Amino acid sequence: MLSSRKAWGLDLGLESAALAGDRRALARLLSHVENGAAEGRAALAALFSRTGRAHIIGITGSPGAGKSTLVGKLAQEIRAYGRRLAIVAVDPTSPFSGGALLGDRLRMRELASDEGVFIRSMASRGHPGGIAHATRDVVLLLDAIGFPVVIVETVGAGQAQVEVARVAHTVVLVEAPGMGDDVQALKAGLMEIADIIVVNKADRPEAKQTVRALQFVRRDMGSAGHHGAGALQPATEPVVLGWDPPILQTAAIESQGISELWDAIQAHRRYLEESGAWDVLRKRHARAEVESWLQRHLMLLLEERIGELRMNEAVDRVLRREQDPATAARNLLGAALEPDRDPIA
Ligand SMILES: Nc1nc2c(ncn2[C@@H]2O[C@H](COP(=O)(O)OP(=O)(O)OP(=O)(O)O)[C@@H](O)[C@H]2O)c(=O)[nH]1
Ligand SMILES: [Mg+2]
Repeated sequence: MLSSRKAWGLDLGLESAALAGDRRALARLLSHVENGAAEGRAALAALFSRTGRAHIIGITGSPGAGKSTLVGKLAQEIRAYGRRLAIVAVDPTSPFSGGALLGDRLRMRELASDEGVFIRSMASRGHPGGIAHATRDVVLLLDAIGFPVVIVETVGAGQAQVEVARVAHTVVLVEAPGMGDDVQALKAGLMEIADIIVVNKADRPEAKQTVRALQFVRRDMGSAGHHGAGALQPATEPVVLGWDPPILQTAAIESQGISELWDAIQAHRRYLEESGAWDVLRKRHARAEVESWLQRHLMLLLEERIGELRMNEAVDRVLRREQDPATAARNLLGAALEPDRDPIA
C-alpha cells in the first residue's frame, strides 16, 4: 500500500498534517481531490474508513434566496454549541449571480477567521469528472478529516438539486418572497427532495404569501408523498416515510429564525436515525457512489478501447447520413467489447 502510494507521488505528510488540523495542508489536499489528481484519489482511498460520521446538510434553492447569508448565520449557531464545521460553497452556475463568489467570500470573512470553521468555495467548471463528482469527493474528504457537520450550498437548478440529495442527509430548500413562477418549478421536483423548507427574507411583508404558496404546493404533493434526501427515483422509492417537511421562516440578515432552523435540522437527523432511514440513506449513497464510479471507469475504458480514430470514423458515418447515431454507438460498443470485431461489419 505504502509503496503504491509513494509511486502515485502522494505526499504522506500532507495527509497527516490535514488530519492533525493543518488547514493549509487540508486546502492543498482538497485541491488534489477536486482536480481528480492521483494524490487526491490516493488520499480518499486511504482515509475512506474514517468517513461516514459527518452530518451532511445540503442547502439549496433559487439564486439570491439568501442561502449564503443563511449558511453564515447557521455556522455561527453551530459554533455557539462548540461544534466544528465545514462549508462547501458550490459556485452558482446561473449567469445572474456570477458575482456571488466574491460576495460570499466577503460575507464569510468573519467566519473564516474562526479555527472551527473551514470554508471551501468550488468553481462549477473545470472538474475532469464533473462538478457532482468533485463535490462528493470534497465532502468525503472533509468527513474523513473529522468535521462533524458539513454544509453544502448549491443553487437549486437542474442537475444540482438532484446531486445535493445524493450527497446530503438533510436537504434544506431555501426560497424567498417574490418567486412567482418558481412555484411551478418547485412543483416539478425541488420540494420532493426537501426535508426542510425555509422561506428566507421573512422581514419582507410578501413572505406570508410565499409561505401560503408553498403550503399549498406541499398539500398538493400530499398524496404523492415526501421522498426525502437521496431520492434518486422519487416516484418509486421513498426513503423517508412519515417525515413531513416543515416550512420555516427566517430573516437571515437579522439572525431571525436561525436557532429554529438548526433545531429542525437536528430533529430531522434524529428522525432519520430513529426511523432507520439513516442506514437506508447511507446504503443508497454508497450505491450511488459505486455506480457513478462504475460509469466513469466504464466510459474511460470504452474511450480507450474504441480509440479516437474509430470514434471519428463513426462520427463521419453519422455526418454522411450513412448510419444513425444509435447504430453507430452500438457498433462501437460491440467493437470495444470484442476487440477483434470489425466495427463497420
Ligand atoms: N431582506 C432580506 N435580505 C436578505 C436576507 N438574507 C439575505 N438577503 C440578501 O439577499 C441577497 C442575496 O443573498 P445571498 O446570501 O448571497 O443569496 P444566495 O442564495 O446565496 O445567492 P446565490 O449564491 O447567488 O444563489 C443579499 O443582498 C443579501 O443581503 C434576509 O433575511 N432579508
Ligand atoms: Mg450563495
